[in-house]
Amino acid sequence: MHGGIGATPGMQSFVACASVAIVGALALLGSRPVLAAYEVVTVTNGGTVDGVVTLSGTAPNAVPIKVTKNQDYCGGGLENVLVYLKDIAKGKAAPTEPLALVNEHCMFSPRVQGAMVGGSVKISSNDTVLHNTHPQNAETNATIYNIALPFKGFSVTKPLPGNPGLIKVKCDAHEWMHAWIMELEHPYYTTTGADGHFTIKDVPPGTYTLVAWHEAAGEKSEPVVVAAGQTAKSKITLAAK
Ligand SMILES: [Cu+2]
Repeated sequence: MHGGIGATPGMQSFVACASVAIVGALALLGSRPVLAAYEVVTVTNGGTVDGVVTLSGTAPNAVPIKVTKNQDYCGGGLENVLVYLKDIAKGKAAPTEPLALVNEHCMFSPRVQGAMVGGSVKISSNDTVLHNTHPQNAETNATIYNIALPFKGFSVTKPLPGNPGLIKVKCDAHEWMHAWIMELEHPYYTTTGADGHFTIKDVPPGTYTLVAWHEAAGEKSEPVVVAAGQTAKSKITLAAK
């Protein structure tokens, strides 16, 4: 070191203290929404991303309930793919309605959906049997909450976690019941329908990364260029695993 800005022992301890202070501050913030990365602006003459997600190869075996259906669509459209734009910094406002997650015929509906941080989810049951809705952080398996749904017509609205991430939802009473919520910092997400089709609207013109995620077929991303008032066509093929 030639003097100047070398890291002296004093500085190291200062840096260490600063780190502790930052960690402490983050801990104090707790589960507050982290929205700094996204700015809501009025989107005029936005573009559209429209496309289809297909599956190549043999349908995944990891999703017992859906295998039959996926086999029907093998080589065709893939349902329940979460499609979203990555790293979009500004655009349309958050959805105002809570998500819906319905326990119906001993399945979750919808099975896969996106969400924006700061949002909430209305969990309800249309069944006469006891369900419980148990969302977990998909990475750590940490329980977010665990809601018993004792009777038909019961519902409760709960806030979503304050940070983006993938949420795995299960029912502890019925081990086949699973749902997925992909929580993002922005509202540019959608889920493919039975034909694999998706549309994302009101996108400010620009170049983005389009991501397609499926619980069994994994994830794929590709660049997409959105021009004002235009529709960018996309075709994403996920490979069966
Ligand atoms: Cu259940």
